[in-house]
Amino acid sequence: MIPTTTEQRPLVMGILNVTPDSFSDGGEWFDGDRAIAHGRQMIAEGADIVDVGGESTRPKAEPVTLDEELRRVIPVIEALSPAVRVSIDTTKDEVARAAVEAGATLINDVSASLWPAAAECGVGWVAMHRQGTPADMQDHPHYDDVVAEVTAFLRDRAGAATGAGIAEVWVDPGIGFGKTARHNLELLAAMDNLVAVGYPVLVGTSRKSFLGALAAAADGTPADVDHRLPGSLATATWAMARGAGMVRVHDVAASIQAATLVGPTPATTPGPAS
Ligand code: HH2
Repeated sequence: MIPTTTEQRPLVMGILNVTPDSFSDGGEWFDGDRAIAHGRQMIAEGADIVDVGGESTRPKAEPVTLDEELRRVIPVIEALSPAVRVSIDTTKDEVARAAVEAGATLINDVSASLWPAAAECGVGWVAMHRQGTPADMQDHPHYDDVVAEVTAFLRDRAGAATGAGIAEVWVDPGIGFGKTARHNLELLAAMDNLVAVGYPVLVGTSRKSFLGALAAAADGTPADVDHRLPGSLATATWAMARGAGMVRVHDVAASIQAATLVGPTPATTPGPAS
């Protein structure tokens, strides 16, 4: 299931939030059966990976207990993993390991700290950059040089993971995680720098609030989450065309079209470039 070809389009990771409070689809897939049905729908639309998460990372989100997070994600992973590659979106070591037991083969780690679990379980790992935590990350994001700081961080973490023996390591600039709209745009503009880190790049812009701000009405009212598909597709397409190997999206069918348009890319091969 690990992507190894150099002749395929960028990958599309479909988002499955089994949460009551995610920023764009909170509550929609909170019920386990509904979550599984939505996962199957994304598989039918062509998702390469389904990313299952049981704790929202939006600014000011309430933390979830270990038991509750397990209760949300494990049955969904067990149901979907025979049919599609599943990643687990968590910051908890225990959840990551239980998810792998249940069938997940990629740990999507917005805390960029769970590489020991990935190494011990023999699965892939996504290292995402963030500044702060959901409690405070959008209060005062600050960088002297956002591109240099994010790329240095990802190079360091990915190197540690490779050193620990993980064969499949992805890096992700963490759009919206402790970043202003300007920081997000600077990171997207500098996709070449991220690709040059030497690991396949995952980018998640889907429906994020900077897209709402950019598409604001004349009176300054941001576009709401249901009206951010154009910006989501434009930024995903930009990232893929500049070498991102995977995009994390809510709207799978539309994103598959965009990925197909971009076409074959050398950037979906896991591990450091030789
Ligand atoms: N964004 C979110 C969650 N997980 N993982 C990676 N690797 N990259 C991202 O950009 C990323 C992520 C936030 O989006 P969403 O899951 O839709 O919302 P919430 O965290 O509120 O559930």
